[in-house]
Amino acid sequence: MILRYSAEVQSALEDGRAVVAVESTILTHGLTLPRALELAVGVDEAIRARGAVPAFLAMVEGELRIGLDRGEMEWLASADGRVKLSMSDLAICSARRLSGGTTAAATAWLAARAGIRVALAGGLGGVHRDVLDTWDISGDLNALASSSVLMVCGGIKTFLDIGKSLEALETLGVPVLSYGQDRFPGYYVRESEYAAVRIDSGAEAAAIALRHWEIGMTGGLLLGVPIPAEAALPGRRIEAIIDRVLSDESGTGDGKHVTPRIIRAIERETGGETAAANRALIVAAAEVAADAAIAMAGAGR
Ligand code: PSU
Ligand code: MN
Repeated sequence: MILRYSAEVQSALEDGRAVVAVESTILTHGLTLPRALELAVGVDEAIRARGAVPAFLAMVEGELRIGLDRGEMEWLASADGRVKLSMSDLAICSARRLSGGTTAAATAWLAARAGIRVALAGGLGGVHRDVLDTWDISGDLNALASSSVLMVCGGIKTFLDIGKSLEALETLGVPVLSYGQDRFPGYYVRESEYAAVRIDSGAEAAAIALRHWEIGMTGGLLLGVPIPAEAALPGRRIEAIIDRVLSDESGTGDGKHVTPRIIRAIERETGGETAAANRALIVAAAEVAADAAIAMAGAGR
């Protein structure tokens, strides 16, 4: 143990080439099949097309994996009993030789441990809208605060309380950047109502991240990349769906299954539309993540 690298990722890291760590819940706890696999393959190809090496992070029979090949991705997308792995699950599931997908939290932590400085997630978890009743705050926030990684994503998930999530990130000392606009993106929608610091290239985000670590910070940074306009869902329509889904979910008191259930319910309610939106937003984020990783590799990091 404890980390097992694919040959491709290992040699890329040894050569100082650009690598992007990718969360594997997009394979295990996101869309239904075959959409989940198509999305992951699209992400893999987008990172490569930009000139970086993708490293899907995962647990396979207890082993922490840095980089999956296509066959392993297919296996993980469909195997029985896959677990959604946040920080608090890793030791238990590893000791029990289980398999599963990494959340943004586990991805941030594992990437930093593996020596990868840029990570990709679809949407970051955060403070849930019913937080006052449930205390449900994703481990993604704390994990990002304590892992030296630039996390690139499509924003904080639309069905969360984005304002409270950004407040929590500020409390935790995590710089929050927004790609090409002054508002932080809202995952299925291009803009949330909350401001963030605008940057206009992956290289600019990389420079800020490197400065963060040079001045002695040890935690992570968040970069939101807005969903492309043609794939974005109309805000009012998605809010109506979210209201309906959240009221069905309320009181189930079943923390870690809430996010995957909401994602599936939204997919069910909209047919393929959110699947297409999901794919477009994560591919857009993947391209910026690759650019940032290339800029960091160029700076010798
Ligand atoms: N994408 C999906 N399904 C998921 C998630 C992402 O399609 O379940 C995960 C993300 O990995 C995110 C996590 O980090 O949900 C947040 O869940 P929680 O609020 O339980 O921490
Ligand atoms: Mn939770």
